[in-house]
Amino acid sequence: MVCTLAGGVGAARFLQGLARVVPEEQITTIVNTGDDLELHGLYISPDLDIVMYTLAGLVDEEKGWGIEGDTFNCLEILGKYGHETWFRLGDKDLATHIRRTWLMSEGLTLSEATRLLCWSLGVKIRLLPMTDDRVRTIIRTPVGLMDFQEYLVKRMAQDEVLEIIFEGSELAKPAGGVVEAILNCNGIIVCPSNPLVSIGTILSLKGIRDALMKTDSSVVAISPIVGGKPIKGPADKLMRGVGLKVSAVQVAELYKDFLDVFIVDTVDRELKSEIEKLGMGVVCTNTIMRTQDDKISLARVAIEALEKASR
Ligand code: FO1
Repeated sequence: MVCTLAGGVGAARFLQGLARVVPEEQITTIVNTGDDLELHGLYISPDLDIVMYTLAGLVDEEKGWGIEGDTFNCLEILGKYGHETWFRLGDKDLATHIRRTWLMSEGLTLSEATRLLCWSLGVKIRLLPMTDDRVRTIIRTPVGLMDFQEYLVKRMAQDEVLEIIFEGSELAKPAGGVVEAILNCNGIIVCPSNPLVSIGTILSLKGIRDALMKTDSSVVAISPIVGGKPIKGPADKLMRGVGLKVSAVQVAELYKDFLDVFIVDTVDRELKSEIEKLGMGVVCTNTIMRTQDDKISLARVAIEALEKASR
């Protein structure tokens, strides 16, 4: 059994490869829900959906989110009714949010709703939201506090980041099965996701970091920072905003409490000894996933690293 920690697009692409190397039924993925939002009366969980659509073969590969070939007719009319349309929810995508919201209004938890959605779409990897409680990533900027999607999508990450707040994380409990998956698997992979607002949000929950330190399984992570830049998204602005350097070394530093091996891109090979000084092994390989073969090779490297690093 392999347990993975995931955000959105980078994680989803990596998991596509992993599902070709390890049987899907033997993978559990713990997904960030700090980016979740409510719009038009619907509960939207972008990272869960990105991973689910990618594994179901439905995702718009170019954007990395949403459903391939979707149309926006419903959103157009919602706009005429005065609803906000900056978050581009396609007609097919809306079906997922309607179904999830309906299931949750019937009393199901987000975990239970996710299991049913995945079953309907034929996704066999076990997707677990990090929590069934409400946790929201809030960004403090010079113009005020904003929800993560408002910062990222509505305002296109243009505002200076002063602070990242995980609202609700102090009281939130990891969803059922999350800590157990970390403690009882054969290996853990931290996907190449944003270290602050994807993996950091998961780590902010009580018990997760402790479980990663306590587990007998090895922990391997893939750097989302390559050559001092994020592969995708605003990780650089967020890292700089909270006073961190934008480098693979910095990500290793954030994970050093629990990490056994850090996989960095070959362009960062000169950082190897600096990262090793933090007390972990380092593997250099191509981490940019352009093709299906790239995703499979990266997954193979991660699995080999897990096999070699026994605690
Ligand atoms: N990202 C955008 O940049 N613009 C959008 O309009 C947008 C809509 C959207 C709808 C559904 C969904 O599941 C994801 C969506 N995303 C959109 C992606 C999402 O905001 C982020 O990529 C993740 O939250 C970061 O992991």
